[in-house]
Amino acid sequence: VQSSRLPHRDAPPQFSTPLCPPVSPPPGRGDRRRRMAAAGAATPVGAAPRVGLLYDDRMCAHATPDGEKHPENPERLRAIRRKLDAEGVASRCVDMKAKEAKEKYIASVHTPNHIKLIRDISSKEYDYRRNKTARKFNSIYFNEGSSESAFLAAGSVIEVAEKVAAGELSSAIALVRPPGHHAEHNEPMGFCLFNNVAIAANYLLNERPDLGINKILIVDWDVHHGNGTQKMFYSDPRVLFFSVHRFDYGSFYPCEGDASHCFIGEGAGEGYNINVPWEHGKCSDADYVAAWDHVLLPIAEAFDPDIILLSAGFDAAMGDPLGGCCITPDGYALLLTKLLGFAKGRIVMALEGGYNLKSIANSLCACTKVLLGDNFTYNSPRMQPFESTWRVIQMVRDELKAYWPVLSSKLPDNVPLRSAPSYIEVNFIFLIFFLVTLCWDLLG
Ligand code: X5A
Ligand code: ZN
Repeated sequence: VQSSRLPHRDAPPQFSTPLCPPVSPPPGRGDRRRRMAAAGAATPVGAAPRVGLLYDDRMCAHATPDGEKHPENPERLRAIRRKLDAEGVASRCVDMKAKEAKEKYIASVHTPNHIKLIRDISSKEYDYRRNKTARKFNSIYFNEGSSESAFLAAGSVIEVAEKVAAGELSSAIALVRPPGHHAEHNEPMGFCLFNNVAIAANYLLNERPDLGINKILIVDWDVHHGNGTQKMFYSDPRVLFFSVHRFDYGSFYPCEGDASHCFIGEGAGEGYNINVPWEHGKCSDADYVAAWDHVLLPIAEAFDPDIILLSAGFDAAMGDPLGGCCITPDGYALLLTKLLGFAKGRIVMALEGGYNLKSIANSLCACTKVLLGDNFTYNSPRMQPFESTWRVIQMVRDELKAYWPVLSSKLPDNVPLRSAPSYIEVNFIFLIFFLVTLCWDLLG
């Protein structure tokens, strides 16, 4: 707010935050194909990028046992697929089919007990037995199709990650469910059964040395903290985990303190775990772009990953019933564009959350177009991050600057900021309600 009187900079460079100059020049300079070709990417100059699109109906088998309404439902995948077909983008991608993950790959992040639990769910004879098991966990349901879907989701991310790492695809999108990033070593959690992205990361690092993937950047832009993924690589410097999520001082799901910015990794992995914890909802493109420009991108440039795995939840999208944030499809496209400057553009998107069918379909469509190399310009004259965003970003940078010296520079101080969302409208509604009830009582 301090500087909202300052004149707006006109004609901001295409890929930097309008009104929020990046600390270091964004890596997305120049034409993407030329940049990728210069970096020795699989896509030759002038050739269209080969984008893998994995969709498989079999992952719609996981559903609530009694047909009860649930935000994480099969329609999510179908809505995305319909949109990509209708927009003519699916046909421009390389069609991929799901494959079940081998247990030995899943075992790189989950205990034998956990794997057995998920494997045996389908063979249980009655729903009530499955329900009894599900109740032992936090936000989990099972039906007879859950086992197969879970093995397919994990195997699908492995499948596309391998193809991208090998250079057979430029990038890829795995439309998977159940999601994965909340799943812990020994327990399913938060609609997640296996940690799909973590399994794929370990597969590349441990099983495929021939592919030359030594450093992986995992970006988790799902509105919730990727608690499972964080734990799995907490002391591993080969995997840089970045999660931006609502934290709300610890009151936002999964409501654990380790989503805070103080959790930076341990041992050899110290400095390789990065949390950007929002203090409240209503975060928009501006807040996410600021986190990109002032935290994620400078670190990514220094880390120089061989591949990027994106835990791509779309529950921070505008209109999401759980997230309460408002990223637009163009906002997602911009965030993704900025990532394409790294790892020779080798990006694997794996679906996590996202519960407004229209929002996830539109957002994924915008992202697919970015990967396909369609020209795109972000048009938003006024991008104002919250004051809290600026404060959070500064805290994160202070916490991590010992490991990433690029974060020691001073943040620009001429950034117009907006104050935290006010809940005055909400209070007003309650006041009216109260008065009506009061009148009712008095008259009655
Ligand atoms: C993957 C994902 C959300 C769980 C919320 C539980 N999970 N209340 O978005
Ligand atoms: Zn989520």
